[in-house]
Amino acid sequence: MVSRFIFKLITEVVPVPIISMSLDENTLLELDSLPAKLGFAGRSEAIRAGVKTLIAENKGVDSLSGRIKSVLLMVHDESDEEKATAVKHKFDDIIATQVHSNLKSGKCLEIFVLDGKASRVREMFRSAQANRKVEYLKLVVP
Ligand code: NI
Repeated sequence: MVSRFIFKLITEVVPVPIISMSLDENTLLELDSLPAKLGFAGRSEAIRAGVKTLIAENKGVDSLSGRIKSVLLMVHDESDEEKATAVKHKFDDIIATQVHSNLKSGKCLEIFVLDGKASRVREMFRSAQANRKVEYLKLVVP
């Protein structure tokens, strides 16, 4: 009861900004299944958790320095093959190994073992991140 009162007081004194966003229908369906699966109170809590994860991941990428070995995982649409290849050639200097595998449903899975300057790894990660056809991206730095 007291905590509910305090929560009400805080939200009245410090209003949380409300934003609106657009999502495609499939993503929205998946989003709406998350609260029950992950124990979130609702859509907003699931979105907040996702945004916090994205922020934390990016801080991790920002703080990389020196020469590093890492693995970059990427899933992109097959229609993006040409653009993806152009990006790969741009980062030839840090790609030690690469595996390309076609998934069902017209998607490609790419696995890159990267070896090079952290700044170059960060550049590659950011350019993949900026590509809207990249559906999954994960940088693993052991
Ligand atoms: Ni492919």
